[in-house]
Amino acid sequence: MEKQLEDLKTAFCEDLDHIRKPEEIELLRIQYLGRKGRLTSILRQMGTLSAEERPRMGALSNTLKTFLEGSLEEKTRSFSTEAPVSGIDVTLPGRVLRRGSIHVINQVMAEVEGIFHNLGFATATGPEVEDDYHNFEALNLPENHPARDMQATFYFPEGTLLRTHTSPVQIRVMESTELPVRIISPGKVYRCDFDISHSPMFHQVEGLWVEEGISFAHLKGVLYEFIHTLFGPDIPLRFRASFFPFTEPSAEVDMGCIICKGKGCRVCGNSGWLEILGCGMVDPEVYRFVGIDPEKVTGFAFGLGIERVAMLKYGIDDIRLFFENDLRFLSQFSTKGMP
Ligand code: 2U9
Repeated sequence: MEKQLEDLKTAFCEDLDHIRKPEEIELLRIQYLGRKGRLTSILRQMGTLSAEERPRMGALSNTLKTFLEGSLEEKTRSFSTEAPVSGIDVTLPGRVLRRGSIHVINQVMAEVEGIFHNLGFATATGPEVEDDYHNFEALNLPENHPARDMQATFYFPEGTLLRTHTSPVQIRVMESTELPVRIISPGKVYRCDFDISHSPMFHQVEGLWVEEGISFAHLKGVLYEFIHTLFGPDIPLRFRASFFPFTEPSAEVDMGCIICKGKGCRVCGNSGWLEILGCGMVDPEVYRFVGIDPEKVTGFAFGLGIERVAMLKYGIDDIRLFFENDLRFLSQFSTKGMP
């Protein structure tokens, strides 16, 4: 009987090997384990065995039966589309993988860039590690100029520094290309400042249009178009005279408070106005540094902080929230599901 069991196992393994379709498995099971199957016929001979032989043969048959059943089960699984499982409950819901999204600052940046592209401005970029000449000197900020204090930055031992504005990009473009120039320069800038409304790294978009006949009226037209596209068509603007070393005349631009519609609230400090950007006509001194004749052309420039725009747009009162990477904050601006 032992020999019969061994032969049965060999025959079963061969038959199992030849199985090519799942429906053949059940046929094999019936052939070996069914009521009239080959193992069952051998087991029927148990009664003919002596009392000493019977327990050993019983154990051998049981082991063989377990082997046959296990092999058939494994074969069934090999046809299944599921990955092989062992100790894994495949009925449990899968782990949810959180998808990333475009950071709110990059979203606002892209929106601002898009508006200026539609107005005919091209994007120019440049290095974040700059030299003193392009960041200060050529922008009419000589060494020891008091306005440098407002832009205290991070210096490297070799005399380079982290740019305090994206204006050096415009200097480089004017140095290297023919007029007219109509560009925006978006990017990261750095200053030694850190509180509720200042961050040591923040984002700017600056603009520059230099061409024969450009006037302050062109500047106003472009800025009205920009603010009205970004915040709504009925927002009033006011231009307050100001000073920047690189523009003359210079102005700071306020827009009617989008929270209280100009009535006065906590956000606008009861004034009804929110400061949004700075601008002016490029100072003739700046043209001198880049070899442009200020008698032949004029131009305007403007600059704005993207974090400030995002804070006003979404009613955010602390700039540090943008950089803490708290998903509870960031996911409110999720672009998931957007094309
Ligand atoms: C060149 C000549 C002139 C860029 C300008 C401002 C006014 C301005 C601030 C806005 C908020 C900086 O991010 S902020 O803190 N910027 O007010 N920027 S005019 O003028 C230029 C730039 C390049 C060659």
